[in-house]
Amino acid sequence: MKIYIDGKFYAKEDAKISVFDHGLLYGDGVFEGIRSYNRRVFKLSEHIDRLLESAQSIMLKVGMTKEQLIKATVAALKENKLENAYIRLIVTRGPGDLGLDPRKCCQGSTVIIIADKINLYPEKMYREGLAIVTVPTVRNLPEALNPQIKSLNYLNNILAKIEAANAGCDEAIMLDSLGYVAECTGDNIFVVKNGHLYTPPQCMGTLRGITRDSILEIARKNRIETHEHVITRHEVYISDECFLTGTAAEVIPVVKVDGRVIGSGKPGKLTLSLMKKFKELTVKNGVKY
Ligand code: PXG
Repeated sequence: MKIYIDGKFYAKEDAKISVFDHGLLYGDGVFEGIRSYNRRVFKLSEHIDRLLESAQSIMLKVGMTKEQLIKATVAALKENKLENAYIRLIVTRGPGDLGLDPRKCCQGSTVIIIADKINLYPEKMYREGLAIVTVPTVRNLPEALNPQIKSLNYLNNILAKIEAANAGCDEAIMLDSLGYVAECTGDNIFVVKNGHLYTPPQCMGTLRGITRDSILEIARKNRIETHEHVITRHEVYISDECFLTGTAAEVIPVVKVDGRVIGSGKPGKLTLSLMKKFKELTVKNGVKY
């Protein structure tokens, strides 16, 4: 494994940045999780745009342009010689002193880790479906720390993940501050009712996921009615189908929520069809390397 740090490649053991980097001290930095399929990077442009938007929002200077970030990602993939990869792109605030003030940080680091896989959920869950649970920790308030910012501080989501694990589940539904369904810890959520597809809007506590947008696009192309609309827990419980989307998770069915069996208790027909169509999209599109 060769890891990119600021223009150079390092072996895993030698890939290090300062303990004074505010990325470590305060979670001050931004990141993206990206995938490649068949030597093509899926939605690379969209991921880089989102990274730069997160950086802009927290006034983090990224020392590279969009084109340079794309080039570096492609170079890191070539260096690692993987046909299918999970890519973690990180930009930190940089080393500073033991105080919050980011003005004291010099240039941050750009890190690209290329992994051969990321196993978010056990393989059999993709065939049988996940059991998930609503957890007490609500998603960050947009007026406090907007969930659109993919920052290195993921404690909000980690707390929810811990609560799901405590309840014996692999994933958590996080609500927004009004009590509506926001998203899961690293995935967006969809429900199907009477053939229509519903997912929460991005305005409250929901990240505008790139996989989410791909699913909406596939659905619209296939003349499935889509709705970006607030969803209550009740609406999840009475849905015909439920599934989660994310770069790491891809598309995974959900068959139980808070002990309620969803639909037939098996992955739904529309879910299975969208999983297949998403797979087809990933292998045919993206930046070649
Ligand atoms: N919501 C949140 C909070 C996320 O972090 C998604 C939705 C899905 O977005 P995309 O654009 O990937 O469809 C994410 C992204 C992990 C992990 O290890 C999860 C993400 C990114 C990196 C790692 O669980 N999720």
